[in-house]
Amino acid sequence: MTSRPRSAGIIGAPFSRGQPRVGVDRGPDVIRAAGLVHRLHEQGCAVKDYGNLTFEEVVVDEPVGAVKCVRAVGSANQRLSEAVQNVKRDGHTSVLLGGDHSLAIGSIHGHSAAVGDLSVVWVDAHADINTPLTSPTGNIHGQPMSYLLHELQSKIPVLPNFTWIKPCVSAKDLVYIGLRDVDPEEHYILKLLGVKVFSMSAVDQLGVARVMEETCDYLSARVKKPIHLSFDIDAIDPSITPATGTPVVGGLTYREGVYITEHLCQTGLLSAVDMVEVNPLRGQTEQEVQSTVHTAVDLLLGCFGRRREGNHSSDYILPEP
Ligand SMILES: [Mn+2]
Repeated sequence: MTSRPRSAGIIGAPFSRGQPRVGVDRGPDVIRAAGLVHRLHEQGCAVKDYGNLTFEEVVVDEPVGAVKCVRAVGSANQRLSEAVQNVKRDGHTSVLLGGDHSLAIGSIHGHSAAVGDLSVVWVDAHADINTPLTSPTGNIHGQPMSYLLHELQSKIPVLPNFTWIKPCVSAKDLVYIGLRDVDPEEHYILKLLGVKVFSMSAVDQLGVARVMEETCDYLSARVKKPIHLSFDIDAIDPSITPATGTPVVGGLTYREGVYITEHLCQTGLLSAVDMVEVNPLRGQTEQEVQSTVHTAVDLLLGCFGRRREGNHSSDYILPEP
């Protein structure tokens, strides 16, 4: 198997206001410091790093109902959506380095604005599909899918700095993998909308290979659409990726995570990737931080053609004596 040329357009979003823990805004820099760009180059992938976004300082941001930091999250995601649209128009596969998972709002919105209808593969311990009215915490990183789904539009109140968001994903075009901590209200929504879910129970039952086969069969049953992979590092078991804000035991193994990225890469449809919720301040030791960050890097390399069987460039010529 030879590697195919690909190009990654990297956007850093050092943003943490979708949740209360400091440190997740350092995600983009620690992932880059672990050698992401160099290692993508090494495997024959062209890279353009667009750098880190800067976000408007929102001074007064009182909760709206129970929802926290609404204005900051709305404004940051609007900026991110525009950045992702630029990356897609430049012809790259978009790579969002978060930051917390509220950033999926702008990332998926911008991706869809640039390319049209999408399939979304959401790999996460959590469903992140609470509406502003069902959210038990008010943290928007537990709500992003609710703003994006056509089917939930009537359940979303008007919020400051959120009026630019247009729902752009249909429930039939969404697949979850890795769920194991789902609120009752979220479980109701998933059943109501008939969303395809491969919880950790399904991964245990079917194995990751069959989960990925069924995921891709399901998403391409009608039309093959560009795929948006939104990967929350807390999908992986906290024994491997402990440096994250809301770890949940019983997650995907390193190998299952990498398999997911390899499989999606091989579809040729992967068009944007989010890598979110890496929080270096949540590791107890430097080793815990490094294990989390290096796993995030390896997952991204898998998205861009790295295969565990090995790779070689298509123009390699074996030296003659
Ligand atoms: Mn998440």
